[in-house]
Amino acid sequence: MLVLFVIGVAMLSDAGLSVEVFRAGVAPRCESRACNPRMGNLALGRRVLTQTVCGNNGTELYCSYSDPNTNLACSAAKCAKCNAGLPLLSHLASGMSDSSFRHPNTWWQSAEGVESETVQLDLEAEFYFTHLIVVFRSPRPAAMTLERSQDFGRTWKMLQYYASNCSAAFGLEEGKAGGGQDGASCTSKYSAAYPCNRGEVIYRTLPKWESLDPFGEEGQQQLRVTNVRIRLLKHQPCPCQAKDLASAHEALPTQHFAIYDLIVKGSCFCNGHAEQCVPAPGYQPIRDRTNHVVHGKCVCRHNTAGDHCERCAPLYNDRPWQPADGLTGAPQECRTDVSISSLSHQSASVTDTLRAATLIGRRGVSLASKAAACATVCTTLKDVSVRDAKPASTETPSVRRPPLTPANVRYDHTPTHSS
Ligand SMILES: *[C@@H]1O[C@H](CO)[C@@H](O)[C@H](O)[C@H]1NC(C)=O
Ligand SMILES: *[C@@H]1O[C@H](CO)[C@@H](O)[C@H](O)[C@H]1NC(C)=O
Ligand SMILES: [Ca+2]
Repeated sequence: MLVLFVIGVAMLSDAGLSVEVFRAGVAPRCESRACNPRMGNLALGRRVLTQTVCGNNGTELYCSYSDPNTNLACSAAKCAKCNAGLPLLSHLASGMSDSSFRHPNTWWQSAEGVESETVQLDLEAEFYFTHLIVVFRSPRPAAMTLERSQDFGRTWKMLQYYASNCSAAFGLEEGKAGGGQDGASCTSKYSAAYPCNRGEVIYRTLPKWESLDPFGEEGQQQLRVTNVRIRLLKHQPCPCQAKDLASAHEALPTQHFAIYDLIVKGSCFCNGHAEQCVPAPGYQPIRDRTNHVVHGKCVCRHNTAGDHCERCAPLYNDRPWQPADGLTGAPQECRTDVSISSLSHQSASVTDTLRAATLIGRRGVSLASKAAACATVCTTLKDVSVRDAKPASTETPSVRRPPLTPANVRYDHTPTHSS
């Protein structure tokens, strides 16, 4: 698992930035080892909130500059219309959270003339957040902040300040760790006005090569997320505008923020005990469906249970629950030494059943385990006594329920809420 995170972060070199590599990072199997569902873009298939959208109250005119060519010669501004109510002219927030592969040229655009904007992703559950890539269609903001919440927006932590001039924008010394709120630092690396189109802003949750167990307490503290908030605080013009003769005579409507792609890279949060996730309670798919939604409810392995595999499954409580170890790969699975695990509704002999029943009365087995074991054994006992009591001549085929084994008692029927 750590390997997966490190590869993810390492491949995020500023040059050959390829989102595809994360797809190649195939999740390791859970068999006898720590595992994690594959990474993806948490924004895909989810609603992204902004304060304004271009053309919200009718058609608006806006202008933008493409990149200067290799001679740094600027081309003239291109102007177009936007109208949030007309699909062909709209640039809604969903334009930045669609697939950057299938829809590379869709984008969100703010209203013209806004001073600042907020782009926020609210998740319906806890996820891992490993890094962020924002691809702008306007010049990148001269000042911007990135924050995250781990408690569904009640409290926020500052992760990074971005500014072309850190001291002017935030009173912070460039690159100095621990300067800002929550110890966040400021960087000017992603705040230049060039390129005027497709400039990127990047954030890594873990410093390069840091060997931190993502499932350990500290790793979770750093990676766990329920909301991501980006504040675009200061617009800056494309340097081409100053050279543009047309704009010298009239004020071109270029003061807006625009984003092609919001890539919030991360994965389902399963404590190292799952490689697959399904929609969490509360997940509301947006209309623009995608195959690559990173879902939030874990399909637990290692005999664990809960939306995030945060507890042991019934019958597997012989030692306290632990997250898997992402550094050593140890699965830390929940176990039972009770032979109930070998017991099945169909095959249980009376001796097996009685032995299991005795174990239920044993000390050191949790109440939840006992209750679940009783559910199995008590049904068996009842069926056995009914079967034995029946006259042999009764040929009526009985309706067969699926065998009640610990395997299907495990998590399917346990309440999804814990603590
Ligand atoms: C759009 O109209 C609403 C009221 O209908 C107003 O509050 C808002 O400021 C307008 N937005 C723009 C960008 O003009
Ligand atoms: C940043 O802004 C300050 C004023 O707040 C100014 O003194 C300084 O020269 C600026 N730095 C750069 C690199 O422009
Ligand atoms: Ca897009």
